[in-house]
Amino acid sequence: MKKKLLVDGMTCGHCVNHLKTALTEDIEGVKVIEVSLEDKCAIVDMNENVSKSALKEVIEEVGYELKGIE
Ligand SMILES: [Cu+2]
Repeated sequence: MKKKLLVDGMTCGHCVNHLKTALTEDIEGVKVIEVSLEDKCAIVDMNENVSKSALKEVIEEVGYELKGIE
């Protein structure tokens, strides 16, 4: 299912790549479609069994904050 993760704390292209890599490699069942610095979000295609807390943990580990999921 396609979801929009609202992520705070990205400031440059490096952050975008950093987040993209973390979401792709550190959590199973998540495919990153796009990470937008301007919109402060990551569009992902993820399995139903990926929990919000798992996403939050991975995102916080690399230094950003998960503000919500749409
Ligand atoms: Cu940056």
